[in-house]
Amino acid sequence: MKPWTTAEFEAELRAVGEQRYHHLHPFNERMHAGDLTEEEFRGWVRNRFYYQLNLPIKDAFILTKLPGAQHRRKWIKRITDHDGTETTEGGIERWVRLGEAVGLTRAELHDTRTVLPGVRFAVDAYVEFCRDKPWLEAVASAMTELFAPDLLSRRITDVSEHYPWISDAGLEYFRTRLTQQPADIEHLLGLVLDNAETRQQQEACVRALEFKCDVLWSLLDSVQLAFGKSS
Ligand code: PQQ
Repeated sequence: MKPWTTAEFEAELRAVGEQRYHHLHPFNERMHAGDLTEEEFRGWVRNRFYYQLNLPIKDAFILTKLPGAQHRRKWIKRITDHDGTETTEGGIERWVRLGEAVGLTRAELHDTRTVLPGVRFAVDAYVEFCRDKPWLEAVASAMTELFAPDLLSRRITDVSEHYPWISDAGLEYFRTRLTQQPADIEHLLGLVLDNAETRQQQEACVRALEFKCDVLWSLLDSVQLAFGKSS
């Protein structure tokens, strides 16, 4: 089969986000509408922390497979963005501050024995995917980030408006991601669009992105089921 043109390939990838990114999940819709109880919000923050903890780990697996120093030099920033450095705070620490802003302690967040089983399965599946698949598919699975900025901007506005009990400092994680994401998105798009040459590779990237949307969707399904007031 003939490969898609770059524009067609990008359109296929973007269509996945439009159809199944977690901005469409009922739990997210309820968050934006101001419908979540404090317990539900805390349940989301606490369980999503397991995803945050695993982002640098899956990115480290991908790092080992990238073809060449130039790509590795850029990719390594994704790890320090979350883990921080000796002198800069990382995303994991900022998520702890979000946790504290919703009434969780650092110890509770780091106690991963209490993570919901469905969240653990979903996040562990994402890490295993990135460990086991060819680098191109593993990188493509991170392309949900293409769809994140709109959601993050709305989240900052809507959470500030509807959940005044959450201090503004708690939202710093999302503000920082908004500044980091444009460079990440450009890097991801460059890697995937330039290196998927055959139609088979292109389709494998689309499937990787669908898989990742399912990871994010399952995470919210589990949180909704465990904490949702309507469950
Ligand atoms: N996704 C990745 C990834 O798969 O490598 C890294 C991130 C996401 C982040 O650092 C995020 O903050 C993030 N945030 C959201 C969100 O809050 O809705 C979604 C995603 C995503 O789409 O996977 C990421």
